Amino acid sequence: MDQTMNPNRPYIQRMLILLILSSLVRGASLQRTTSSAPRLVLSGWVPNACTLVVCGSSETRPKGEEGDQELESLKTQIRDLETELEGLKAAITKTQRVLLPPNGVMVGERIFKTDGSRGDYDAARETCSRLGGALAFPRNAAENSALQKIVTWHNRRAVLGINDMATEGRFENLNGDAIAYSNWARGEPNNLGNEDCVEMHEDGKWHDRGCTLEWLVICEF
Ligand SMILES: [Ca+2]
Ligand SMILES: [Ca+2]
Repeated sequence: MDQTMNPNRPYIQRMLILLILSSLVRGASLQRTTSSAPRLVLSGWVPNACTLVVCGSSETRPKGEEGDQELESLKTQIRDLETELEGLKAAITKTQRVLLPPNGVMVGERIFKTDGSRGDYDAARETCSRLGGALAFPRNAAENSALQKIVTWHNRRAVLGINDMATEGRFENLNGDAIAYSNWARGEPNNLGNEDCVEMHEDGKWHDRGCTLEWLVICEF
């Protein structure tokens, strides 16, 4: 995939690593045995990974005050990680605000972006596939709003990655799954003259249309 289409990926990867580290440290617990010698037990859990248990040996186990110092050190590390995480979040927000418009919008982990090209339904699918993405379609109101912004910025209606070619009236995504979210305009879909594709208007509303019109191509990554 063209790296310019997803400028935030290094930040996202780094954030995920930090989140895992943070959850590991948060999962740490200091347990003391009933004997006079305290024992430090660090445990954390990561999906699809082994449980991590670190136990102090009898010779090196920390004494009470020493264990408290280690716990304070862990808390400090957590605070440092959280500070760095907040910085990364701010950097992502800034990157999104500065670099994506007027061609792209990020919603959660998903990026909607146009390369400015135009085409009918088949051409749009091919373009997005070539770019390493898929023809975009909104799964909720936030994603619909993101696509609407791009349509408005480019002043050009866009074709969505859904259709009812297989079964009239059953709109499905490119995987063949029936859509769970829709934002039809009043009176749509009406299949007027056999309309099996969907275009988004500047108001964010959907209209079923013939599949050979020329639309703005918006892909999702
Ligand atoms: Ca139809
Ligand atoms: Ca229609």
